[in-house]
Amino acid sequence: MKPTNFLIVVFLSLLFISCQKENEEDSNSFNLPGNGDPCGSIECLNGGYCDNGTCICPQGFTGVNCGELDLNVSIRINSISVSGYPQTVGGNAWDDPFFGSSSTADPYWRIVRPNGNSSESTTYFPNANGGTLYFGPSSGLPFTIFSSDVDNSHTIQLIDLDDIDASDIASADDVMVSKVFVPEIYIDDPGNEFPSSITLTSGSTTFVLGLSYVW
Ligand SMILES: [Ca+2]
Ligand SMILES: [Ca+2]
Repeated sequence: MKPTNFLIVVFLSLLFISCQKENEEDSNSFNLPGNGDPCGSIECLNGGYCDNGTCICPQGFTGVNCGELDLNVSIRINSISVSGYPQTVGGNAWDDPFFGSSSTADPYWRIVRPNGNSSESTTYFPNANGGTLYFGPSSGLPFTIFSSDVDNSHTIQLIDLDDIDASDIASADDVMVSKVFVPEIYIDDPGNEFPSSITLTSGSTTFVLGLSYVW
């Protein structure tokens, strides 16, 4: 064998041994422990579950481990319950006292959006006597808080209607109670995320809003 040929044979032999070693290492790597379960080391929070290495999150939660609230949600106010509203204004009746028992307020709701647009109740309570007022679907609800507005200020008001019962016909409707609120503050309470109702207070008045969510 010529020296040149000998060197070529040695080179090819070394190359063969090297490739065989690589193949052995490759085949061994398929047997490393843990590779068979892509969810083995993954923890999904808030009721999420792991599917092939990815957390599948329940409604309301997002992020790699479902650890973040999904605030890209619109909120529906389905009911408004109002109690403790003022019976008088500055010591006087809401309507002209000449009308006796009809001089008490005739309340309805209004909600003002962050951009100033507002919606109002389609019904009112004539001559409310101080008892709890319940506004449901027949009053024009639900009112939808847009997902883009969830972290912005809204205003809910109780207003005295002044042109139906002829008790105070000359004046404009009066705001009885007004409460500014940022919806997001009430829906990210740890352990009570996205509650079915929230309570807002202003002075002696309490508003309870019945809610549902649309993601
Ligand atoms: Ca009245
Ligand atoms: Ca009135």
